[in-house]
Amino acid sequence: MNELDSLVESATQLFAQSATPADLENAKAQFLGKSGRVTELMKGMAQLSVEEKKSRGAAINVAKQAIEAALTARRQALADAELQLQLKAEALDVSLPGRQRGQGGLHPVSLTLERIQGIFGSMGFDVAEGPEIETDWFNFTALNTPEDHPARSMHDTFYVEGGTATAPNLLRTHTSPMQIRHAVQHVKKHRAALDAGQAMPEIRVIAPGRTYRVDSDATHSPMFHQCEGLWVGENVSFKDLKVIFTDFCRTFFESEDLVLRFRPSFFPFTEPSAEIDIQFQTGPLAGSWLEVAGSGQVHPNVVRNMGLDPEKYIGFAFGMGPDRLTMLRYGVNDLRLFFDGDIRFLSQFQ
Ligand code: 2U9
Repeated sequence: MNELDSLVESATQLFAQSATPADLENAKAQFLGKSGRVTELMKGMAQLSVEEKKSRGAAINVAKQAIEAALTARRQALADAELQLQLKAEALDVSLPGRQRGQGGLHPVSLTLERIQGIFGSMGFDVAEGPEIETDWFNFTALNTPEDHPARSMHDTFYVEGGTATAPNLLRTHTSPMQIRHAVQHVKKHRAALDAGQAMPEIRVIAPGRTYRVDSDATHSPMFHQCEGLWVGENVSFKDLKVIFTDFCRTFFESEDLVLRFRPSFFPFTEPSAEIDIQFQTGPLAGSWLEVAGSGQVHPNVVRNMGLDPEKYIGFAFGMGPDRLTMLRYGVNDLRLFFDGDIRFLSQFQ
């Protein structure tokens, strides 16, 4: 092997031993740098004749090109290795399952409201929904709640802008105003038949929804839910109310031997009035009486405010709190859990 061939070989070897681009650049300098071995060979040609310079120069150039080719090849090899390392470090495991987005579901109180609507729907009750901002008339006056009734006080009712000084607008404190609205519409629709002395189809309706009172503790939230029911006709009686409400409770709590107790009470819009208590015969709540609803015969003044003759039409009404029913059904002891929006709590009801 001549001197130039062995120069190429030692350059190629040194390049191969260079593990990093910096090492490789140092190795390059040893051969192709200002005082590198190839450069030195070039300088060494100064004393040669023109003929000798030609052939020697050509031979050195061949060697130089071979070294440059080895350098380029090694640079590429190092860059490829670096890329492979990087690819390996940043590798995506495409076999990993993707992040699932939660399916979501209904709020436990919504589940209860749907359940109530399903049960009363099967008994022929319509569902009436309407405004949460109400007038003083529909929320209080039409429901036989006198001007000086404590429920009207600033302490219980959220008043909002609008209305008049003597009849301000408010956030409804119960869903009863929706029943009055529904009854008035129903009566209007059948006015001609009524005036002609014909019978009016019965009013059978429930009004579920959000209600508001200034109140907040473990069993009261400023926003809570109500579902009230109304049944008005010519031949409705307290017995009908007892039958449908007993049926409702047994279906709702899936407990056929559940017993109801009607305890005398007072509401401005019903007379007589009764609280409804239930008693489970089995299960964790067996034995104790639990208050679940209020009820009564619709007060004649309220029947009149529907546009009906209280001598001819009689109504029965009930009202319950779906929040409390949800607590009883699932054994939850703090109402605020329903409205804190903690997904760990809420997702347990799916
Ligand atoms: C009209 C006439 C009468 C609805 C009634 C109750 C008794 C009652 C409460 C129970 C717990 C609501 O959720 S709660 O706070 N309700 O006790 N509600 S009778 O009476 C009406 C409704 C509409 C036109």
